[in-house]
Amino acid sequence: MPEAIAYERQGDIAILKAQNPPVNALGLDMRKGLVDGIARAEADDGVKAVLIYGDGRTYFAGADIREFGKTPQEPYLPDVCNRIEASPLIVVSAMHGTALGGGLEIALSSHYRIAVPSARMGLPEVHLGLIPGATGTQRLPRLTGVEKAIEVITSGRQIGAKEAQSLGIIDRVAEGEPREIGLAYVQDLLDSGAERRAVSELPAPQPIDFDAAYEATLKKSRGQLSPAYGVRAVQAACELPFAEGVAEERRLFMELMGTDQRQGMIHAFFSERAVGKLPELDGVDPRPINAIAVIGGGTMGAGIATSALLAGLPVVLLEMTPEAAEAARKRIEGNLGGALKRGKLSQEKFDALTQTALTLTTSYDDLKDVDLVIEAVFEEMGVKKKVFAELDRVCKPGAVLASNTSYLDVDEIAASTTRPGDVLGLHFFSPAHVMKLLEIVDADKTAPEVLATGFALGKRMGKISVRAGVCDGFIGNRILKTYRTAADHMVLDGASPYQIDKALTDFGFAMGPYAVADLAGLDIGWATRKRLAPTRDPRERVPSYMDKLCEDGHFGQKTGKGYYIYEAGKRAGVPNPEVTKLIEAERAELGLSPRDFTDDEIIRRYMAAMVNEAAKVVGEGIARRPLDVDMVKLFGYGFPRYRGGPLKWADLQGLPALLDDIKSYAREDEYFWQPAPLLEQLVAEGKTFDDLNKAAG
Ligand code: 3H9
Repeated sequence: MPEAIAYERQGDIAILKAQNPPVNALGLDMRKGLVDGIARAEADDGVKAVLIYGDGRTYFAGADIREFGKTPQEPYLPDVCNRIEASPLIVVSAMHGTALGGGLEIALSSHYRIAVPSARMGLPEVHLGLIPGATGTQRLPRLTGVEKAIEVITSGRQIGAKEAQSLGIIDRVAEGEPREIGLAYVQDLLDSGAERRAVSELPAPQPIDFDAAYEATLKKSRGQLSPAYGVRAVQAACELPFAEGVAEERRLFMELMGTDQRQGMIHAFFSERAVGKLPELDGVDPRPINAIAVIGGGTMGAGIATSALLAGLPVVLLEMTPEAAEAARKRIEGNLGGALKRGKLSQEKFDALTQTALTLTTSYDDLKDVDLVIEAVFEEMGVKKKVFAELDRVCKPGAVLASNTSYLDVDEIAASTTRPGDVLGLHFFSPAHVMKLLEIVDADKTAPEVLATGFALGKRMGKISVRAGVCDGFIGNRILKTYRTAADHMVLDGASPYQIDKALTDFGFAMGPYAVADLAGLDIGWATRKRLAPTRDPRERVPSYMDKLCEDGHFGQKTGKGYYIYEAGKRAGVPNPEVTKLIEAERAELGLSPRDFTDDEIIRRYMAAMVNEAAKVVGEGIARRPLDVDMVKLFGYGFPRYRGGPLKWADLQGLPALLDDIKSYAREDEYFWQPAPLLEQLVAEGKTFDDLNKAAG
């Protein structure tokens, strides 16, 4: 293995080249290498300056996240930064790729900074539940002022080279290889007699009202702590001498390091990358996809088509009538129009996508050349089968046939064709051009390269793709149904939908389940209740109070009335008193005397139902690993990222106590609260869900 930091001398310049692929993360060897490299340059006769740059695709992308949670080993990154800055030699960093977190902190500790135009930089530690912990919160505000530093640190966003230069974060932008532009810059500095320059020696920045900034940040981040801690760290830069500010930053950083939020977010970081890696697809090549078709141009079909167009794929969209096809075109133009307005899409690109890349048709024969078809028609087996029979007739051999069904049996759909190996589910979430989640449903006969093609398409569309087995609702909707039911039971027993929504948004969900129901349309749940009624187990408790509202034509947001009343022009609704009356009437009819629920109890029951069903989904192989469930909930269901996902949350709570809770709830309703065998097994073996993730590689 080559050394982590290579040392080379060119004239009076020492060159430190980082070589720790793929992203030059600052693990122990890199930190030691930097300290040794600086010392060697200082001892090297005639060396006047040091250039630091990264080999491969990037400058340092940050501390090595895999070391977090383990005992830190010296030299610590803040000390490495200070050691670099303290050098009497002129130290220059040349950046390319992504200079993130500890990487940018190394650059800020260098005396001069140059970057290629495509370089991006930032302090994304908040997304890992941390703050910059290697002097970034002390050095950045000395360069940019407090307000900009707070914005950069609390958002964790990446900044382009040009903007970084205008903010004073870097000194120069130049085209070329980092080594070449770096050497040229060092030479310029030496030729012009430039002096060593230390950010820590700049005056402390001007303070602002930090308490107000702290409160505003805390509110905005919906329970996530790290951004607000970032504000306090910047405050220290204003109020304390540099070394004390660094100590305060370290204290705050270590405090966050000990939190569940940090664990949750780092779990999310690695799971997001692991979720698309399936051992069974190792070495399996996807089929080439150069053109796709979408059947159905409603909200879902149009969203899928938009997503494919944005991914650079030509799309043929099939509708039943020319009028419906025209309406689909309008929807797609509307979707793309949003990107156009926000400046994410040029007018020229918009025209090319809507006029050249998109074809509308009413004839199945126009699908004969496409490589993949996604059906997004009405959710009814008979309708789906008709569509697949047509596809079977017209599509070329080897074309992948996908259904966007959200709960129907993909095995049955596949069996209705003569080529079940080519069939799979591609379950997008609405709006499909916005939502990141894609469930890829691996049916009984789906061929491995067809599954691999689904993942390749998902990647091209920028989705988080999760493999799911066949069952009613797959991973996400099946689990949703269970925790929604737990919430409905609490409503019958005495909680109000509004208390439940509030408790869950306080927990960190983007929305509560009843606000979501209003958004999705109450008619969906109503239809499902009617569909399932004939086969329902008599022990199942199903409230019917909303049926009355639906019968009167109130379906939530789209009709202005549901659990909440929505006034024109206002997004958030106010509680609908009619619902409270209907609930009270149903309780009276059932002879239930309402009891109080605390917010904690609501969360505990809701989460216990979610975890229990998720454990069944993993135990049955519908989800391969616990992390697959976690990613589904994070990217499709508004689960707070800083909690990592329901099964990471469960691990952090402790599985034995959770199982005890489930067993105690089962004493009231043993039909609903049947403990998942996998959960019982993990508790018996003293294991966690994360042990299963690790065992899966
Ligand atoms: C920090 O710096 C704290 C300091 O302030 C204080 C310390 C005291 N460590 O994403 P990709 C892996 S916190 C370890 O697929 P891309 C990644 O898991 C850190 N591993 O590529 C993957 O592994 P695998 C602040 C890392 O091109 C592989 O590299 N920095 C790290 O789509 C390729 O990654 C950040 O938060 C790491 N830091 O995106 C940056 N980074 O192949 C985090 C990546 O086994 N990283 N890996 O799956 C990123 O945002 C993206 O990875 C990056 C590249 C933009 C760099």
